Amino acid sequence: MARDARPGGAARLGAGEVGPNGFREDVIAGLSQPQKALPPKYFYDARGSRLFEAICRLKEYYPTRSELALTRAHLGEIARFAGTRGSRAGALIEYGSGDGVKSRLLIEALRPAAYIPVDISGDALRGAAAKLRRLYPWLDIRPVHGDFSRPLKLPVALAKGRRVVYFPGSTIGNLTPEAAHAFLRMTRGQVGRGGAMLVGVDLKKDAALLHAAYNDARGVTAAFNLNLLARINRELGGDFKPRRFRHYAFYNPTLGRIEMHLVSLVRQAVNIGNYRFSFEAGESIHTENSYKYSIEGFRALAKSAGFKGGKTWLDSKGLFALHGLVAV
Ligand code: SAH
Ligand code: AVI
Repeated sequence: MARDARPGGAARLGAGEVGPNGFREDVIAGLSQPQKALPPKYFYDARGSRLFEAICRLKEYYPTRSELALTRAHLGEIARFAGTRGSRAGALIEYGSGDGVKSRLLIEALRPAAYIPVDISGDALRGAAAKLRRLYPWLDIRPVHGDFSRPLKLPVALAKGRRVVYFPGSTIGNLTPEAAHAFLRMTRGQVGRGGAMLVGVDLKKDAALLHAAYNDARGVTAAFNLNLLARINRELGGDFKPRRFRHYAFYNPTLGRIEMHLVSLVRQAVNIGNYRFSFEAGESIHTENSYKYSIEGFRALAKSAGFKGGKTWLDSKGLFALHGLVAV
């Protein structure tokens, strides 16, 4: 018998916060809250990863182009910052490695003994690892398919030398500041005193530019957002009708974040297994936050998690930052 999920019956989860359970449990818990929410890590099934790569090619979506340009422009200095003087870096650990395009720059500049890409998307991880193995036969590549918001065992001991964590793409912005702090503390422990971290972080900027980046004219971001409902249908046997929801993204200047929602266009009910969720017309599911940080704001966060800010590199238009941090 279908039962209406009651608010408060399950753990409270905001977009960007991650539940302790699997996909089904997180979806049921997220849709049971007064403000319905789904964790953004579930965007990245095979189709979601492809859609994200298409977003990166959009003219409106400046973060990828800006980060690639600044990394290319300052690669020598970035490698000197993250490397060990005169010798090779030990393990290069990359969180949310995706298609591995940015990884190639770092691998070529640092020439680490081992490369450990971590991603929740098995498809993206496998594809990237196969390509990188062909390009760099000398490199020991150890992909880890997992969720970086939970404790993960990484094969870091296999390489001697300085450990470097790379976290590009402003994926850290998809975590709440509290979760970002916990993540930085975790990586601080992983690299050890003197270890380095390179974090790509999107900067606060003109809201119109931000709005365009998350509301592209071709509707690729909308398809990426709506794919989450299609994924719930495919994997959990849900009966969402994605056409009855609309992509809605806006910049919240008070909280310094883009919020993405899926807004129900009509009053409707959706079934997932034995659960039934009611939507009012205009009610939303909060699917993602994308926090934007000033340079000082991010440095303060990193400092509170045990890093000293070493260097910050910007692209020529000042849209995006790469922070070089050292664990103290
Ligand atoms: N680093 C790439 C991709 C960024 S997209 C770039 O800069 O373009 C975000 C990536 O993080 C995706 O590949 C996604 O699958 C991964 N990801 C998101 N949440 C994750 C989580 N909780 N654990 C592991 N990987 C995650
Ligand atoms: C992966 N992450 C940093 C992207 C972002 O900009 O927050 C995901 C994304 N969502 C909509 N467009 C891109």
